[in-house]
Amino acid sequence: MTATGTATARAFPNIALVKYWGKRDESLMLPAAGSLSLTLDAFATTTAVTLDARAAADRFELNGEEQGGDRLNRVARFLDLVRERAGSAARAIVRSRNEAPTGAGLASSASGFAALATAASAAYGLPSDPASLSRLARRGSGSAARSIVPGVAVWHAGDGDETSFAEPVEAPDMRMAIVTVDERQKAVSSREAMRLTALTSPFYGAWVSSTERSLEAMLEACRDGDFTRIGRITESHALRLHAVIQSADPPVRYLSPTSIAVFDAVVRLRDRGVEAYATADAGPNVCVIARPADADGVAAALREFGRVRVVGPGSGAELIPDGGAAA
Ligand code: 2P0
Repeated sequence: MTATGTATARAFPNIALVKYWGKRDESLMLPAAGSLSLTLDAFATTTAVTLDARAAADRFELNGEEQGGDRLNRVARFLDLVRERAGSAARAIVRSRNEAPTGAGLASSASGFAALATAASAAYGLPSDPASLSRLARRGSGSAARSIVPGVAVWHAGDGDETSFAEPVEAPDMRMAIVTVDERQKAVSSREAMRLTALTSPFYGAWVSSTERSLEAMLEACRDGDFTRIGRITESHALRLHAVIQSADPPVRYLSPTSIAVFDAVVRLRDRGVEAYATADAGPNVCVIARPADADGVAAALREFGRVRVVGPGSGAELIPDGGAAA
């Protein structure tokens, strides 16, 4: 690939239906088990990477504000990996715009590193096929591997760097109602909490082996176009995730009483014959999947708990040809 020196890319967050929680190799960012997600059509991150051969250090601007500390370091470390592969010493200016509240459990690191991997690969001249971009994005943030892919994506645990990437999965069309219970930054980062869970939870081994089984069952349900089975696996797997996180020492609890109330309301919807299934990530917000025809009714039933936005399957990470002005 020819280095373009400057490139802009856009990527969307994804919400996992079979969750990633724990690494078996922290430096290569290899997950303890595979996972499966829906890339959304909202809350995009748009990122421009511009090489500057004379600069002494990388710069990172997020939503118009110059970043330092951990955020800048994480971007600079990622660019070190890109530079090493590209045989380049050039530093870069990274300008990123996030349409979702950072740190609110809407996976901004997934869209962030998927957009950065895509833009940086073009700017520095690295391979731009989806599998290569997914492997690279994984090094920035595990879940970013899945945001390279449109719609439903499976991220293979793999047996090393080469085989651990995400690819598309055929699945029935669905919508997701995102209930924003609380927009504040989470108290414990996913990275910290998954490390703690792996080190201290007596249930961690069972979590990993049951996730492998949930993923097998989920792939089969997707192949069969069986929305009911997809939903049941999604909800029970999400509750297992929060159970294993709460079993860490010291315990971490992401769900708030309102989050639990949303899970209960989803059970009541099913009792009334509306097929909806809930999941939640490392934060109090709850995402509810439904068939397209049921989505608006589900959203209306959940508005008493917070702001609700209905989203659908979105595109994978893409370069934006004239995107210089977007970021
Ligand atoms: C997931 N989460 O599968 C799970 C469910 C949050 C809950 O992937 O350390 O930000 O950068 O690999 O990808 C969030 O973890 O963590 C996440 P790192 P990441 O979506």
